[in-house]
Amino acid sequence: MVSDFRKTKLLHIFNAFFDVDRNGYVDKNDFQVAAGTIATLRGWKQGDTTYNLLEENLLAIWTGLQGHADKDNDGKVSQDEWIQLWDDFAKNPESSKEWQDLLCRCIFQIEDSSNDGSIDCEEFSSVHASFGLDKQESIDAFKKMAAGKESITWPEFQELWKEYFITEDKDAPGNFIFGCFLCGLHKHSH
Ligand SMILES: [Ca+2]
Ligand SMILES: [Ca+2]
Ligand SMILES: [Ca+2]
Repeated sequence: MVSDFRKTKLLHIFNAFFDVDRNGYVDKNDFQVAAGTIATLRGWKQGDTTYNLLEENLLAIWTGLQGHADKDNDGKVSQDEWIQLWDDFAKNPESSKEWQDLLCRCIFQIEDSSNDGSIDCEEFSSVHASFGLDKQESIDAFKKMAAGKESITWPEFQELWKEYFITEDKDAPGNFIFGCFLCGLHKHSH
């Protein structure tokens, strides 16, 4: 059984970052739209090497995700399939699949726009804003995640990433790696 707390976190990333076209599923089109969103944020044009590399990586992630999570083979990943996938990951994060490691690294690289090996508050909140999340809420989330530090390094990011999927502790810094996961909930309930 996945606790309501962890389910809320998993559905937060499903809705905020993966089901980009909002059709209730994660599918290939979401990754193509996401590539466009990120490229626009960075000022990359279709045909640029950087754009092609990004698209290639995102489609490789989609292929891995689909092969791993799409149990009923309908070409899309439902919320239930998504929750099952990350619950399996949480049970044994050290044996994560290649595409999951690539996903983690891609998110880090997308957020580290200065390419200096760490993510600061501005980089973090800008990427989140391009996905339609509230910038100030992401700034607040960054502060909780970084716990007083200016930036998050790649080794720190990997630990926070795992913590997001595993922890039941509401105060754990890893809860905030995808922004303010409870904020959307508050908004919808009012
Ligand atoms: Ca979708
Ligand atoms: Ca499916
Ligand atoms: Ca940086």
